[in-house]
Amino acid sequence: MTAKTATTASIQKFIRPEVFPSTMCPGCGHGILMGAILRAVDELGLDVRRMLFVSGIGCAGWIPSPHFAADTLHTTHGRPVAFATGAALFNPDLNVVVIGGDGDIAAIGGNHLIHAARRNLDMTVICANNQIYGMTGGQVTPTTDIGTITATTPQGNEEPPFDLCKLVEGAGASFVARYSVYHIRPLIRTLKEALQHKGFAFVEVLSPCPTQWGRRNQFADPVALLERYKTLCVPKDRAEKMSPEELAGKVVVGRFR
Ligand SMILES: Cc1ncc(C[n+]2csc(CCOP(=O)(O)OP(=O)(O)O)c2C)c(N)n1
Repeated sequence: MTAKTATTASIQKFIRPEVFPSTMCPGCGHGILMGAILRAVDELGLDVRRMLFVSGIGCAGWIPSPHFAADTLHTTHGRPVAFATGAALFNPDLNVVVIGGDGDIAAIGGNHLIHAARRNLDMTVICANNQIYGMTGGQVTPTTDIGTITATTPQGNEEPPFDLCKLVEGAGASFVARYSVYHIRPLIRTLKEALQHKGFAFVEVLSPCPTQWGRRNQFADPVALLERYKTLCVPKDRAEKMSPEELAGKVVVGRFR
């Protein structure tokens, strides 16, 4: 039997049509991620009645709620992993999926993230990393690169960013992967693996923010922002053969654990 490939038509059953047009900005990567998550769910044939999508506050927090025709828990900024912990422990049969931005998951929510990883809690955490606080006006986050212009670093960020995959891997996560929304097929495949994983699965997804990040950093064109990931990202297998000098400024993508 050939594996199912989801289509725009086949994922409509997971979407609330009344919420469109979406509030997301034109060119925002979060819509591509939303489609990738729903395609992963559809291709796996998961019963959404056995799933719970948890999000916090921010543009990424809007991916599941209000868009998904499923059980969604729209919580406070930084706390989706904490709420998800309660749900997962109360009902171990539930497939609990957290979706949030880098600010939500790794800044204010960073402590919940590392302890959920350490405890290897049975949930999937998808971090839509646009390297900025999108919803609140473009402030710096713990994943913003050195030199990036943000609302709070108008002369360029001086602080080194977290590598979120290394952070959660070091903390104890049993599934760790990173792709960008440009890498759509590997991303969907990885989300499918993460959704089936028993234990703490973390997927970092680089997602462009043309409005807050792009306009300040000479990437006003959303297509150029997407194509940036083509040169920025290096697959893990290729990266293993590259020198530290060749890897400087690159982002390694793939499944790390
Ligand atoms: C406790 C608390 N602190 C701060 C805020 C304000 N706030 C709302 S969304 C947000 C940032 C969202 O950024 P991120 O999580 O990276 O998601 P994005 O919007 O970029 O997708 C902030 C600071 C809040 N709502 N609650």
